[in-house]
Amino acid sequence: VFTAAPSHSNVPTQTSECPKVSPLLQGSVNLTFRSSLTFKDVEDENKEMTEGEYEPPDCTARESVAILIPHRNRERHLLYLLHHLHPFLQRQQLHYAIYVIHQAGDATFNRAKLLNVGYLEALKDYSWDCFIFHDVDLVPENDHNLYVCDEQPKHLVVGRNATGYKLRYKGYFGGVTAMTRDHFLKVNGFSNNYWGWGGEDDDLRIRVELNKMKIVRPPAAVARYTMVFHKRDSGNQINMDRMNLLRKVPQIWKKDGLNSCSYKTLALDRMPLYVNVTVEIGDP
Ligand code: UD2
Ligand code: MN
Repeated sequence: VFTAAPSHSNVPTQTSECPKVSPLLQGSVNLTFRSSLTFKDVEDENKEMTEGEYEPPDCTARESVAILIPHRNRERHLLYLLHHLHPFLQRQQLHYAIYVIHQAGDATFNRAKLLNVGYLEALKDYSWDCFIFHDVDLVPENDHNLYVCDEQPKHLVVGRNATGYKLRYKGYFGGVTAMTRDHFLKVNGFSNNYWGWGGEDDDLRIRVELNKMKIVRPPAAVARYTMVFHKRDSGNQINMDRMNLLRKVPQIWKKDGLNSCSYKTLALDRMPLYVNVTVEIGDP
C-alpha cells in the first residue's frame, strides 16, 4: 500500500509536481461539531482514502507527512478531527498518512512516549519527511496553516478559542508541532518519562534549544485552532514531578528518548481513515 503509485487508475503515471501554493486552499473555514456524526459518515466522505494514506490524484506531492495523534478514550474528538483534517490536508495537496497511537490499559497516560512510538512505527511504513505531533482535540481553522515542515521545528498553535487566540506563553510548544525526520532524531525525540499531564512539551522545547535549533511559527492570523471542550481525563492527572524533570533535561536527553523507547505493539490496524497502533508502554 505504501508505494509511490497513486491509487487512482485513470491518472497518468507521470504527473508533475504539485504547485507551490495549492489552488484548493480556502482560508478560514467554518467548523461544525455535529453530535450525530458517525465514523461511517466520515468514511463515506473520504472514499479516496486507503488504509489511512492519501496522495493527490493529479500531481506529485512536494512533501510526505505523517500525522501522529496520541489517544485514549477520546473517540468523539478523534471523529471530529478526522472529519475536518482529511479534507484540510487534501486541500493542501499533501502525501500524508494519519497514525493514531492508542495507549492500552489504564495506567497513567504518557503523551510523549506515545508520540515516540508513532514516529518509530510510521517509519517502518515509509520514509516520511515530516512529522506532525497532534493533540486529538485541536481542529485547525485555516488551511493556510500548512502541515509541512520548515528549516526549523515549527509550532502550529499560536492561538486557540479557549485562550483568546493568544500564545499561552513565550516558548510554548504544545498542541500541534511539526518537525522533520532529522530534527526529531537529532533531539532524540521526546522524553519517555513524563507520566500524566504537563511538561513534556517544554521538555521537547529544551531539547530543540540544546541542539541549537529555533522554534518558528506561522502568522497568528492562520495558526488558529478550536479545541473541543473537555475536562481533565481520569488517568492523566497533573504530573507533580515535571519541574524536577525539566531541570535535568541537559543531563538526560541523550539517553532518554527515541533510543530508549521500549514498548510492545499489541495491534496495528490499517483502517480506512487512519492506522491504529495499540501499544503497551508500561507505567511510571
Ligand atoms: C495541553 C497541550 C498538550 C499537552 C498537554 C500536557 C495545548 C493545546 N495542548 O493539552 O499538547 O502538552 O497540555 O500534557 O496546549 N489524551 C488522550 N486521552 C487521555 C489524555 C490525553 O487521548 O486520557 C491525548 C489527547 O490527544 C489530548 C492530549 O493527549 O489532546 C493532551 O491532553 P489534554 O487535551 O487533556 O491536555 P490539554 O488540553 O491541557
Ligand atoms: Mn486538550
